[in-house]
Amino acid sequence: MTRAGFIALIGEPNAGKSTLLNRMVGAKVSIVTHKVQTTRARIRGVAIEGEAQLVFVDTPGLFKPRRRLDRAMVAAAWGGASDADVVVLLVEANRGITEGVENILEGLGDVTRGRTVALAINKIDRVKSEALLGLAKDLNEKFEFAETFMISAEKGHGVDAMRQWLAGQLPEGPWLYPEDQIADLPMRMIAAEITREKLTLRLHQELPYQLTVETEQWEERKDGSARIDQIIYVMRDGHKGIVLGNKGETIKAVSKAAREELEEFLGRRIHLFLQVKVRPNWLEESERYSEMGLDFKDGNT
Ligand SMILES: Nc1nc2c(ncn2[C@@H]2O[C@H](COP(=O)(O)OP(=O)(O)OP(=O)(O)O)[C@@H](O)[C@H]2O)c(=O)[nH]1
Ligand SMILES: [Mg+2]
Repeated sequence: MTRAGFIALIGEPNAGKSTLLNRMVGAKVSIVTHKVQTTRARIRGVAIEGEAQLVFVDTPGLFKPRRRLDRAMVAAAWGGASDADVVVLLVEANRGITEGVENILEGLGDVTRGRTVALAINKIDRVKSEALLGLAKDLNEKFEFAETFMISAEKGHGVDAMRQWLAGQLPEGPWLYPEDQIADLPMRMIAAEITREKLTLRLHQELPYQLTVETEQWEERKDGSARIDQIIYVMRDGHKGIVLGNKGETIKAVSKAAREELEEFLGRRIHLFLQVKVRPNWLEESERYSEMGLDFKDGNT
């Protein structure tokens, strides 16, 4: 008897959703940074636990949206929660019940409508254990969670027990993906995400939120390597200069780091070519959204 189903990971930006997805899958499928709003679309990663296939759905953080992109991201996150068999709300142990968490709890009942919702208090490595029980109790008073887990997605504490429990919650049925598949995301998108991660880690302030990366071309070569051409869209001339860096050193470092990670992921040689283009209005272009895996119309006010 096999089981299979979707498990949506939701929470505030930076809660550790992508870290948890990668931990569950055992490979880096979704990009992670210390900055908020890293993940922009739904990303599926597949894990196996006994006879069950768990399809984890990483979602963008839930926050108060300002721009079209923000609204599309938040809609994608709630959409992930409403489509899933099981929803896991991640709350940061060290931040507790913030206004953002309160807002999520308010919307959660309507979206999940009686489906199983579990609570994962994450980053327990950052707090004293005495504080955790109080937080768990307070959260369970605000919402009827089916189960509460105390985890560290980064260090791996509590994650195996959670995976086992989740496996038992999924409906009986055939597996949804071949058993060796770990992600459901086109390779060209994974490649663009890896570059965006390296950019986000290197660039400061608002810049990571004002750029997007697209894989333009992917050419297989006879020697087994591949040539990948990507475009980094920025909004202003000044931003282009910052992305390139003094004598091109920033873009060179980004390109090197992204290429190395891609080579490891794909297990072969990659030639990565990055180009920066100024596109003042990219945040209002529907094609940019479909490339990201978002619905442009979700951004309408
Ligand atoms: N100390 C500690 N840090 C963690 C843990 N889990 C995640 N982090 C860190 O928290 C930061 C955010 O992690 P992400 O996985 O990108 O968070 P996210 O919820 O996907 O964030 P968005 O995509 O922006 O919504 C990163 O710096 C992680 O390394 C944990 O268990 N302990
Ligand atoms: Mg994320």
